[in-house]
Amino acid sequence: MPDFSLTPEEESLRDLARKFARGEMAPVAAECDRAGRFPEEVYRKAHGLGLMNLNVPIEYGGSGLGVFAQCLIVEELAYACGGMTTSIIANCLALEPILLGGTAEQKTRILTPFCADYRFAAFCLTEPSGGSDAGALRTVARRDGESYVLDGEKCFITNGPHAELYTVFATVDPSLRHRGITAFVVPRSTEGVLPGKDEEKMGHRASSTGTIRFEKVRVPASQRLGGEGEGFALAMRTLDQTRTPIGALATGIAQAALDHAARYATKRYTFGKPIAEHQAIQIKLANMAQAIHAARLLTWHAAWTIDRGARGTLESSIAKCFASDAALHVADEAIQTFGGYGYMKDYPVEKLLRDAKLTQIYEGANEIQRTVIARELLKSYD
Ligand code: COS
Repeated sequence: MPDFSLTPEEESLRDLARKFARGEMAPVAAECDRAGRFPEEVYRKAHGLGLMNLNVPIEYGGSGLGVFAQCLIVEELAYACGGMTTSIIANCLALEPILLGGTAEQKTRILTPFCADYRFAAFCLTEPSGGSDAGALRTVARRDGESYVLDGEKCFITNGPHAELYTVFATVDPSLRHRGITAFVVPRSTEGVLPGKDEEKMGHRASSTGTIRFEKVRVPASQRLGGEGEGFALAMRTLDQTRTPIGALATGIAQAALDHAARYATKRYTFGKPIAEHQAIQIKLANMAQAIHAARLLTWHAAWTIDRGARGTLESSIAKCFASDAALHVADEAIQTFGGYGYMKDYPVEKLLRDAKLTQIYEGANEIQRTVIARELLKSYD
């Protein structure tokens, strides 16, 4: 059985993240949300504290943390702002294919200079013609001598407009479906890489999301991760690692919603007493607390499973799916606790609902998580 008592190192990581989240992120969260501002000053400080390349081993300039430690940090950051957290941890998603599929030479050559400075990388899998059916992507990689030529378009790319490095999934032969998909590392400076504008989003407005076009982009074969056709499994293995921290991100949003609602409930009077003394509100708070507790434990369990070396496909999908559904429900109940004030932008809870919504969609929509969960489950009934 897992033991979730934190080591002194884990406690100090959590404290560092909490201090940063409450001291640097929270004060600008509402303003960035309103303006759709990408707060570079916050991200630069996050990089300085080692919060941006959490999964990259120390030898390549990252923080060298396992998934459990990442989750402790991510929950704290998301408590202050889900959108900023998405941008801070997006390097982990973008760099994971290099960690999993790169050679030692590629890791040293690509990761070490990248992590040394404040920089963004972006994971380019999703395309306009369909994100959930990743095996059907249409970006083509045509072999030409010692290079490949990439052509296609990616969309909904976190930090895409700000990134200096892209991990790109393209097919060497669309008729092979997922067996043609191949992964490449492409610097933004390469001719033909055309990042689009920031999208206007409902939530996560301090984060940046955009389209990237690849027009006749010549990429040396030395930038290919693994062999031709190995890209799909690489993308799936990457998502196995990164979906669990999304569970933590959702848990952080949910905890913030509960804390706002509970505090408000002790101050707001109706019928001569604080609404916290009405059973209708107590039931809400109790259900919210249960959902958060379960989301956190599922997330920690998935992280523990992966850190022990298991693939964790089932556990990470369960954690991501449950925690994101819980976050949306908890944020909704927090608004209901606030009543009309909860619907107003002057109060913090409507942002939490908008931010929670994305956690059900990105890194694999929850419908896909349920597909993955059912497939994994049914293996034991074969
Ligand atoms: N790890 C390693 N390999 C995996 C894997 C995993 N977690 N999941 C699947 N694979 C392998 C399978 O073993 C299979 O291998 P073979 O070619 O040897 O048979 C191959 O990949 C294809 O798997 P599968 O048949 O399950 O593929 P599907 O096309 O049915 O799609 C889903 C699988 C739906 C799970 C996939 O398309 C998916 O995850 N989609 C969502 C993508 C996503 O999360 N996008 C968000 C982007 S980041 S914001």
